[in-house]
Amino acid sequence: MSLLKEKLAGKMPAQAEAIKGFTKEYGSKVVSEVTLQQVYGGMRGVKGLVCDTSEVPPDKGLIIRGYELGEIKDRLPEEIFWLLLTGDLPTETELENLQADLTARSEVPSYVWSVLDTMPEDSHPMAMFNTGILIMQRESVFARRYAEGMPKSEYWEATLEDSLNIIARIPAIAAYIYRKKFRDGKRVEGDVNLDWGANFAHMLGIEDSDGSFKKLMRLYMTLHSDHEGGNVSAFSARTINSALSDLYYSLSGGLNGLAGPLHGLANQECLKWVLETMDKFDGNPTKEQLEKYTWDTLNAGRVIPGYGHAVLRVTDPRFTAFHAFGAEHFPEDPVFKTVSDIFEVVPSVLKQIEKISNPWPNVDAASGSLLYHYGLKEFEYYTVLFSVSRALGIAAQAIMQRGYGLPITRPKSLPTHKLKEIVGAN
Ligand code: NMX
Ligand code: MLT
Repeated sequence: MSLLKEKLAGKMPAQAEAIKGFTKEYGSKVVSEVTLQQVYGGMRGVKGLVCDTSEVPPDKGLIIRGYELGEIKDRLPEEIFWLLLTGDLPTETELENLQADLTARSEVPSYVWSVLDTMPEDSHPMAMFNTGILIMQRESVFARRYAEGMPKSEYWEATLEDSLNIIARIPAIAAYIYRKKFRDGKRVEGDVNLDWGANFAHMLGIEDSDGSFKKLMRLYMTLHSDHEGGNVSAFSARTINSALSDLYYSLSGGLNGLAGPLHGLANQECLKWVLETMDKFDGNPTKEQLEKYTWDTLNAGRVIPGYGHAVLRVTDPRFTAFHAFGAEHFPEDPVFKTVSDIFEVVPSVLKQIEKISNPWPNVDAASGSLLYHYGLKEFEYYTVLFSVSRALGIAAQAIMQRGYGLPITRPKSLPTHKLKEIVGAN
């Protein structure tokens, strides 16, 4: 038995019992009220979900199991996966055991390559990536064991098996999509001596003589891994998984949500907008030019990608971590400089628009400029990188939910005439 499974097996039954006892004793206590505005407003702020892997206080940003981002941003993504799941950082032995387990599971079934090869040439990389995951559903340990009559107490174990198989394989799938769509179409073999994030960087085949692209990929995979339970991708995946659709179905479904421009695709849109400004003003725009272009974009009815957030009310600490990487490694890079200038201009513009709740940058505002610096310029691909990382959090959340024995997700909806009755409107 792997050390991760052993550790979880020691915790999960007690956790499930504790949750049962907690809900039995306090089940009728009120946690949140729902206003009509929230019913029509994407349930913003309604406290209606449990997520123990991470939390996002609006005035602080991402906290994983009690650790603020600054404390763990330099940890390997596989260490973060362990942390998300167990609440502790792994020891050296535990980390090595997890890494060996992932390597042993990393061979991608050959039919995945064939399916990707038959997709239309203009397929979006996100459509290809999610297809790659979905097509492997036939491998699901959860689906097979469910059909065999697996008891409910073992759901988390089967979900862990699916999680590890998926996490082990998706870097190679994602890398192949990049090589196929934007490079020579040849797969770069994985290197078993590299950690998960560095091996992904290696398989992308980006020139990396000083190793700093590998460093960026590790950081990228760590920073995007989880953002509590209510973001579109995690929430969608949670809903699908709650029907006991296995992780292949639920992860690919959740990541289809990540492919939207108001969610993960904002990183593609953001770099596009940054380059548009540079194109329009023939190089690094002045702050005045940036301010005018920001207003022009807003007046054209478009959003400023990479800015704003449904929960955060401060600069996203993930943006700060990416920005610090650029400032350390290539402060004079023109695209990075434009991103820095935008950070100085955009919040003051957005603050002038009353309806905007948060004028500050989110995770997507800086990441593209860093990738661009290393020659990964095909911004259509950026959300795939986000997805590989987000798989860690979605998988960890699914394992916990099945471990807690949570039921199928099914909130109640009402037609407008009923809502009118409830609030006493005509
Ligand atoms: N540019 C222009 N308008 C904005 C922006 C922005 N960056 N942010 C919010 N607004 C608008 C928003 O469209 C809405 O307008 P309307 O009522 O006319 O529909 C109004 O301000 C109120 O929205 P908020 O309450 O501030 O934000 P909400 O919680 O509804 O949405 C986002 C959050 C993230 C969807 C929104 O801020 C946005 O569209 N940002 C740009 C896209 C982006 O960067 N998304 C990535 C989020 C992070 N991620 O990776 O998922
Ligand atoms: C995320 O990382 O999922 C985004 O910041 C969006 C969110 O939290 O709603």
